[in-house]
Amino acid sequence: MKQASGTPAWLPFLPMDIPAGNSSAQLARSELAAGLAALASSQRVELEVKGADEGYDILLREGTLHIRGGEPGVLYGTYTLLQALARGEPAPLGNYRPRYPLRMLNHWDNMDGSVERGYAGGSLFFNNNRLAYDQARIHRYARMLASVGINAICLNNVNVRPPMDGLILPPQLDDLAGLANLLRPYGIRLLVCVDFAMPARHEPGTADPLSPQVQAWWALRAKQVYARIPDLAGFVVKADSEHRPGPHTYGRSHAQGANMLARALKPHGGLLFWRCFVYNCRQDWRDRQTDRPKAAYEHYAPLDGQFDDNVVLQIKSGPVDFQVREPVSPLLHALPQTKKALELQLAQEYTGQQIDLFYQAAQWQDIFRQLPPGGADYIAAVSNLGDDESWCGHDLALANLYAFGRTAWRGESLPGRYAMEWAALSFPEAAGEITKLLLASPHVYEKYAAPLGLGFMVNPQTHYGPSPEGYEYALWGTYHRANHEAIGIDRGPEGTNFTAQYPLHLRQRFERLTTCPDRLLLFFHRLRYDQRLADGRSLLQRIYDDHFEGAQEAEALQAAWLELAGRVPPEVHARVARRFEMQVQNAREWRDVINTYFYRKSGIPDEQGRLIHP
Ligand code: GCV
Repeated sequence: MKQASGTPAWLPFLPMDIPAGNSSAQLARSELAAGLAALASSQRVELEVKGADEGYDILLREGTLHIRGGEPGVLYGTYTLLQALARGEPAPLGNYRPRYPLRMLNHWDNMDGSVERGYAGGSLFFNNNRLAYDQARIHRYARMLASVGINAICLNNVNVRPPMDGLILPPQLDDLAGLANLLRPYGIRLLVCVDFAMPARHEPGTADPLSPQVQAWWALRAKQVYARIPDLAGFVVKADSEHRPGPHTYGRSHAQGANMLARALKPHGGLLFWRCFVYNCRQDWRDRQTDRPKAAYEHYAPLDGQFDDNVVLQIKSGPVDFQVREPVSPLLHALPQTKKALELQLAQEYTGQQIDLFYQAAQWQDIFRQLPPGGADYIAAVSNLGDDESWCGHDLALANLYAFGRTAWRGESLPGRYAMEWAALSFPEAAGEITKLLLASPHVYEKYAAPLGLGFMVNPQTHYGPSPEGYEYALWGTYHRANHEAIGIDRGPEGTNFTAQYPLHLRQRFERLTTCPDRLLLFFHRLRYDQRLADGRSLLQRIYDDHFEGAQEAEALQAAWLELAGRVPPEVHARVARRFEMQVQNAREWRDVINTYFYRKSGIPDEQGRLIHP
């Protein structure tokens, strides 16, 4: 199958075609030779390969640089060195070890070639209900991931429906093994999403996790898969979530369901990633007792200590669903005896869909600051990639993938540093300006799209563009309950008491109006429109101001981009310019719809008399 070849992303100094290598060490040697030649560097570099560690050291001995590490450590070291040289920096001497042993990208790709919440074209892997990919492009994809240390990918959508469940059965399994072989030299291991209900469609005729037939059936599946892919990292499961089947169908707990699958993987060293995105998606909007952010904690916190040691609970960063602004998920604080993976979403489902610019690292930094010491054991992110020429639909959205790799390796998000690194590699002649655009972008989007921690004011289904009551009377449990004088949900002790799920320091910070950060005010509190905020403005005036400013700032981002003509490749400039045109339109729409909505509800005009549509 012929796909677009993809841009060189942040590695323009490496040749597009990658010489084949059967091992990370071989690959490192050829990448090093090609990179040093392209950068016209006369630096002598030697690789010292020992073992299979991911860590590496970069040392200088008598004028020669040594990259010392295992496989794939030396490959990571090679990319680190080449990227530093490409930015004109001195050799990055030091010892490098990853914070998380598994740094995973979750693709939500369907086997028909579509991508759930995909904003960058079709799947890189699937077409016509089978694995079908452009090998050269997958090499470039793998190189890109390896260059920032991403070491695992889960290939298929968490919503597994037939025929996708057949991925772990022959003949698809052969194709899967072929892909695993291709990715292995890059240090990338595969995972697959499996359907909990699958044995019910095969001989066992049930998926009850306590049935010995079901257990034996999964054990056999695992054995067959591992016979072909011995280094498979494991399975990912979405169960009892948004109509996906799970152990609750059989009156069993999530621990019973997860442990059953984990035991099938255990003899092969596999991990079972069990997603915690479980809530009532058929809520009646009149029901004020059920509060969606409480759901994951209520389901999983009581099960702490009951999961096998190769079960990893995969938890979205916030308690709702990747909104522009959410507090950390309290579940990440509540499972001291359970392995946990923090799940982020690079796909910009609620943050502009790779049409609007939204650099995510600041959002992650906010989350990391609210994590308990030790945080999570693993890290994962929903992919923003597709077969589009620019990889992400928006050329600048690649900065999010880069920043995710760096964050996952270091265990901390440093927005300014990663943005500058990425921009200096990708667009060396406009790095400073592009860094500024990236860093400004989430604040601009947040201003015009999501007031003060309110979420879900988006068009239902598509999740792009404004619809203030799009989810207000829906089944998904996401309500702001705006009336003529107030908006928001009281989630403190007088309200739904969601805050009780947090450890004391966070709980107190969120419950007190004086300490709750503005950006989360309406997530935790129901406030009158005339409530005074810390800076003296009323809540409503703040909402108006943010929306007027946000739309104006979106125009400023666009203008700044247009200034860069001639300093980035012309086709990139044109593509991104088209995205900014759409973003400016979108920002205006948000400004006018949201401001009008609140004006019509409250009858309170903008203090500055700007145009609102009555
Ligand atoms: C893959 C949100 C998205 C769904 C997604 C789900 C999940 O609800 O809108 O498309 O399904 O999250 O994370 O499982």
